[in-house]
Amino acid sequence: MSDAMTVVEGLDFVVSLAAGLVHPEDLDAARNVADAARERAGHLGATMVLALVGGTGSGKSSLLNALAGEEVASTSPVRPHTTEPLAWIPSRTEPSLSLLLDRLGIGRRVTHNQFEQLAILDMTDIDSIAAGHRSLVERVMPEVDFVVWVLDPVKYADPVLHRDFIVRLADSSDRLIFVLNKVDRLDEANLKPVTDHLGRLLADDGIDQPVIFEVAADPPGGETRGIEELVAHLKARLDEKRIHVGKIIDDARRVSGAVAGAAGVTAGGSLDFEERWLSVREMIVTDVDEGGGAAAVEEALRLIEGFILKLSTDAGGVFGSRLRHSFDPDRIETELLAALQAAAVGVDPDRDLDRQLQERFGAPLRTLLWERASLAAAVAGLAVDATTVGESIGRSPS
Ligand SMILES: Nc1nc2c(ncn2[C@@H]2O[C@H](COP(=O)(O)OP(=O)(O)O)[C@@H](O)[C@H]2O)c(=O)[nH]1
Ligand SMILES: [Mg+2]
Repeated sequence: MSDAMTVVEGLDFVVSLAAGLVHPEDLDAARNVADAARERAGHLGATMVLALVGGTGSGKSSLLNALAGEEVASTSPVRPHTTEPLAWIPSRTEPSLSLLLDRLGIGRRVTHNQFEQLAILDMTDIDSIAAGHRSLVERVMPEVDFVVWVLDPVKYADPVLHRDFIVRLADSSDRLIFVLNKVDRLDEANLKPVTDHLGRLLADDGIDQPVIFEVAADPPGGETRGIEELVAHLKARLDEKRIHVGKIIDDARRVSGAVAGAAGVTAGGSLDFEERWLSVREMIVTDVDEGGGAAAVEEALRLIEGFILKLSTDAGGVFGSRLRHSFDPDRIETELLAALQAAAVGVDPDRDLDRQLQERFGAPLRTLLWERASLAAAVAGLAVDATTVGESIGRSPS
């Protein structure tokens, strides 16, 4: 199973194989796409990951239950109700999501089939005085797509919450969602003033245009409020994410194709190397056996030069010119004369002319071809992954 991370890793691999085979600028373009994808804050995968954070008893677990429409996380009126974090994740879990949960140390995982690409992490309660909790939020922030702050009408203005937590996340303000929970505890007349006040506090914290939802996740009587609005918002953000991940995948495919083109690995697979090389060797050996002399040497030079030229033309691109440069006429002549001489001395009967030609030309050419084949395979693999991932996030293959 592939996900967007696999595609970016595939691109890294293509870049590493292409180093030395293409111009640095072509490589930089590919590297930039991979870097930009990796450095993007949030989860690099098709699943949208939310982390619910907030003080003990603010209603994080209740909110998860309300979004899920079933009892997922245990809630408690008794405080502090310390629980391990819990992840509510799609039953078809993408590999990079499992890795994310491993990294965050979240072992309790409940699977669902409701929102195909939504994962919600009910994090440990944030006790506003413990420094460890601050670092937890700061650690989670870059890894998830959205942090949902669950606040209640009593404690939303807590200066410690604003100063020690929210102000510090102002740079990521576009990935913060605020839920004012337990609005059933406010009179209708008080609701708007409280929400407005929260909005002003958040603006003072440096959050531009804070996204605030008025919610009752678990009111007495069971009539929840604001859940549908929150779900609609999450769906819209998931669509944005699909577009974004789709773009990463398209970019990866495009730059890896460009690298392959520049390296000259898009033309033909094997270039019929073995077949052609065998016939060149046979002709040379026959000529030399049938009298040799200067004419045979001239003919052998012509054959090898022609062979390498054809190989490099068929390969094309930077790869082709690399072949030509690494076997220029001087090197061909030097290696050929050395091969003829060693074979003529004939100390070791196994080291005949054919064997000499293999060692001096065949082996180094095969090494070059192997690099080319590896790059071609990596590019092809990336294209397959990109198509699979594109389909998994609901896009038609391009
Ligand atoms: N009145 C009211 N109580 C709520 C609401 N949401 C949660 N609670 C209650 O608040 C308490 C703490 O909720 P919980 O979800 O366990 O909070 P957590 O510690 O943030 O996970 C529980 O008794 C919930 O029933 C709400 O919208 N209205
Ligand atoms: Mg809880």
